Amino acid sequence: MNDIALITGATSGFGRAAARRFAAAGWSVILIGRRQERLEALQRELDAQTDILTLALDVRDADGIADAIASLPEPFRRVKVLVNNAGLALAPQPAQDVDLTDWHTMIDTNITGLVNVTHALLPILIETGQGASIINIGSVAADSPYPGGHVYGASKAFVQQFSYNLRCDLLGTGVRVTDIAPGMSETEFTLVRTRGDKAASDALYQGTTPLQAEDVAEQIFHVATLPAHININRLELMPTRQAWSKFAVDRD
Ligand code: NDP
Ligand code: 8X3
Repeated sequence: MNDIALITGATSGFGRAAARRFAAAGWSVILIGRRQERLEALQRELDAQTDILTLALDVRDADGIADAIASLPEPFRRVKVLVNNAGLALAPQPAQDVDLTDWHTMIDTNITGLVNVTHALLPILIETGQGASIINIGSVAADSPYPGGHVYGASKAFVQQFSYNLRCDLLGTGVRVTDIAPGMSETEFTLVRTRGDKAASDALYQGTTPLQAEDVAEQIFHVATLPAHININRLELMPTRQAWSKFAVDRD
């Protein structure tokens, strides 16, 4: 029987690239995202390679997630790897100018959504045991504050600490937990963050060499296929052409 990976946010960016990477290696893949037509397109693309199950779901819908995972059809039941990737940033403006609903959307997706999927899948992953993994997609924003990072960065700090705390509780089950924290990566992320401002998104990536979705997918696959006795706790990666900056100072 094939190994099985469940990937959230599989309709774009890292999640879609990870789906392709696992499928190319012969894994069966369960794909979650809200955009049905994108899920169907990916299923058509990958069907010839491996077994694909698509679930058009919003990770914020705890009951929908729990029901879908409780009723996974038999060939897809024994999930080995959960890639908690669905997420987003909104409102790049300063905290004081942000609509509260945008903060709620980030918290509901990046924190509550990730927790919903993890909670629903934990019994299956523990049953799978040795070699199973939870791979949470965090961000360099978890521990590098920047203007406009407000709730987004804080939500990724949650992902990091939740990953570490999960490790403590899962000790002895064989289930590994990793927080993968990428830096600037060219996906639809900035298009979403700027609410469809293609010029702003293009400008961010222009003239430099950001990470590509495939770069991050390769790291996800690498972590997932390490020997069962190795747990990478956190894997942070950045483009070579990105680094931290000095502190900002307010002056008279
Ligand atoms: P994309 O916007 O390209 O992809 C985001 C994915 O998340 C989409 O498939 C989207 O699918 C899914 N998603 C968003 N909200 C929900 C929801 N409520 N329920 C289900 N799926 C949802 O961005 P990236 O690939 O870049 O982002 C993936 C992850 O990587 C995110 O967690 C992001 O925070 C993180 N990250 C991104 C970085 C970057 O620079 N790009 C750097 C570091 C981390 P759909 O809309 O169909 O539901
Ligand atoms: C996304 C990377 O630098 O925009 O997590 O916060 S960054």
